[in-house]
Amino acid sequence: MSASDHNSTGREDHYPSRQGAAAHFVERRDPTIHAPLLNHGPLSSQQLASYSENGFLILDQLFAAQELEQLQQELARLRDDSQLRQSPEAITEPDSGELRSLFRIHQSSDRFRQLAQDPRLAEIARFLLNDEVYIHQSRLNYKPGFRGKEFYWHSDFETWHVEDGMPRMRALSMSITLTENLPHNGSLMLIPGSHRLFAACEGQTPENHYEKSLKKQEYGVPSDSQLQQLAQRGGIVTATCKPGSVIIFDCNVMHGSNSNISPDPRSNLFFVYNALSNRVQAPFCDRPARPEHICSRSTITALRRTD
Ligand code: 6CS
Ligand code: FE
Repeated sequence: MSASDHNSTGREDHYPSRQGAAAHFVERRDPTIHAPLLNHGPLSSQQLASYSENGFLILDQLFAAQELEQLQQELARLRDDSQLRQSPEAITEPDSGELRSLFRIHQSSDRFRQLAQDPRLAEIARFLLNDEVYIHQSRLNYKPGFRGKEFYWHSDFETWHVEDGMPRMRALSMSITLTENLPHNGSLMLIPGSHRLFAACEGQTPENHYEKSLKKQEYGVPSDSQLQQLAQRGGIVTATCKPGSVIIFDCNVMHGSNSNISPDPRSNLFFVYNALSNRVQAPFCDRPARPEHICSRSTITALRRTD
C-alpha cells in the first residue's frame, strides 16, 4: 500500500491515482462516519452500523406518493425542456442520442433545490459528514427504457479526487429513485465493504475527459483484477427499491449499473453532499478544473438549513 505522495505541484496527495503506476489498492485514510460514535443522530444505530460496514444504506419509500408525483412531474418537465436539452448540462446516450443525464439540477430546478435542502436528506448528510455541507454535484440519470446505457464500475471519489481536487473521503451521494428500481432495468449495483479500499487506477487523465466519461467511462475505472478482488470479498448487491426511496452511498463505494433494455425507465436523482471543510481544490491531475455544472467550485457556501 503506497503512502501519500506529493504530486507535481508539491501538494500532499493522500490518494494518488492515474499517476502512471499500475492499478493497486490503498487503505482508506478517512472514516466512513465522521460523526462522534456515541450519537446516532437521525439514523438508528442499526442503520449506522450497516452504513459503516457496507458503505451504503437504503431508506425505503422515504417520500410519500404525493411528493413523489411532484418529483416525477419535475423530472418530465426538465426532460422536455428544449433549452436545457441543448445546454452543456444535458448528456446524451452515445448511440441513440437519448437523454442520459442532466447535471446541476439543484440550481436549474427550484423544486430540486428545495429537495436538496430537505432536512430528511441534508440532516443525514450533515450528521454522517459531521460538518456543514454543500452540493458538489447533482444530476438526473434518466436511464431510459430500451436504450439506457450502463455506467461502468467506478468509485466516484476517484474521479472527484483526481479530476475535481476533492482532498479527502468526506462526501456522500443520495440517489432518490423516481421510478421503480427493478432487477431488470439497470438498477445500481454496489460492492459491500468496497469503500474501505481505494482502487488507484492506471493510465493518465485524457484532455476534456468528462466529455467522454459521462457517456462511457474508460479511465478512472478499476482493473479486472481489482474488481474481482473487491467482488470476491464483498459480493455484489443490486439496490432494487420502490420509487421515492433513497440510496445513500459513500463517495468511495465501488458501484455501477447495467444497460437497460427493458421497457421500464430507471430514473434516479443524485445529490452529492460534500463536507464544507473538504471543498474541492485544484485537480490532482495535470488538467484544467471541470466545468461548474459538473463540479461546484465558485458557488461553495453552506447549504441553507430548513425546518
Ligand atoms: O464524473 C463524475 O462526476 C460522474 N461520473 C460517474 C460515473 N459517477 C459520478 C458522477 O456522476
Ligand atoms: Fe457514480
